[in-house]
Amino acid sequence: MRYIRHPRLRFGALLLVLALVLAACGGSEDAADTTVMGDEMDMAMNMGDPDATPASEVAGGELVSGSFTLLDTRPSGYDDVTGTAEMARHDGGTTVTIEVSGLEPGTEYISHVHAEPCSNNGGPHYQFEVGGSEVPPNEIHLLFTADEEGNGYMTAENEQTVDGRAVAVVVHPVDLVDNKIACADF
Ligand SMILES: [Cu+2]
Repeated sequence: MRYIRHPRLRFGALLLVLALVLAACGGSEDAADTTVMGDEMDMAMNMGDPDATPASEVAGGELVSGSFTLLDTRPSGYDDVTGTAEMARHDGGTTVTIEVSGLEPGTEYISHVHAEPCSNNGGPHYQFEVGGSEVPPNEIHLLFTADEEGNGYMTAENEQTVDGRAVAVVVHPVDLVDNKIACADF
């Protein structure tokens, strides 16, 4: 599966994305307001890198994987979404890689590691420090744009190793972030 490289987001767009994500996922309303510029740069770098070593190729990684299944909350037009999520726990932390097809070409999506199974629509986001920051690196987010064939691909790295509460990955459209499209259980 091929992918297109995501263009660098400008900060304004990034803040909009974060605001939408926070609003949709139960984030506190003032979280984005308290962000300072340095954190914005860190968050941009932590939203994923398509050129990072994928989870399945991390040396010494303990790999778990799952297939995406459709959620009833998906918007219309997403009945053919399929794909896989892989997550490696390793000495350097955690690596998560997703491959998704059946998306809308040229459209932005965001995925998060979630803390409840797909039978509960993934529940809340997985957080290293529960109740802490709602953006990376305290959570694992993957921001990507589907290519001209509707395929998406992204890898996110985190320096901490997730515990057993990291059980699922959910894909959301960035512009309809409440409408969870698909979920993969690990
Ligand atoms: Cu999510």
